[in-house]
Amino acid sequence: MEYPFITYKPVTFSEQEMIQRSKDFYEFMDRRRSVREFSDQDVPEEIIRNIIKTASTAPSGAHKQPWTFCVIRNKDLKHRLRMLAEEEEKKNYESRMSERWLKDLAPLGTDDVKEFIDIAPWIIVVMKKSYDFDADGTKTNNYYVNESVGIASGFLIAAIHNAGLVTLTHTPSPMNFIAKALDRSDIEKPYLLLPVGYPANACKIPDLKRKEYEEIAIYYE
Ligand code: IYR
Repeated sequence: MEYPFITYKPVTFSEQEMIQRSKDFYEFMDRRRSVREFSDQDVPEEIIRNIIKTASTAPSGAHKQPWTFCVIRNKDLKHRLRMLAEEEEKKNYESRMSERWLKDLAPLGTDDVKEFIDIAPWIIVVMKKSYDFDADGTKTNNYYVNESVGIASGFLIAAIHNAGLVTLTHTPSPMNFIAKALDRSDIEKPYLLLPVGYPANACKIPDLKRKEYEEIAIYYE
């Protein structure tokens, strides 16, 4: 069987432009921070659509795009999710997380109160699909699902920042309550919960430093 191929249209710049663009992009991305205090100011749905479409341009195993983005703006549903997330997180912070883990989280100022789920105008729940069904109901395989959904989530977070909005990679655990609350089938497993919106006025963030280049890159020449 012959599969169609088309000619790739490269995105081209001069070397000078490439240096400038890579620097500008790094500096822009370096301004991204996880934010825990949100404003309730509304965000147009079109922006949410565009950032999710951006996420879905991510590479994936065998191009299966093994993800679903659940988009929530209903206040009652957001509140239900918050209550369920807090119930699980309370158990985590009170007994399921080790002393060492709690110590590692201390500088971030996280706790089991997840007010941002109520306040942020949009919640995106990223779901991963370990397998799927094709049009005639036959089970199909997905590949490298964690890698694929992780990359798509990175694209999503970058797109949120690019739009001038903020998010937080909330990882309620265990997350099965989300799939139940959102009425999703067994093939979808919650991966991340991302509140999306504007930061609250004068919102505070921890004074974190990023690792030096020498700590993160090793050259083999
Ligand atoms: N899932 C919890 C705890 C938590 C874990 C890590 I690792 C963080 O970087 C931040 C929080 C929560 O979302 O609060």
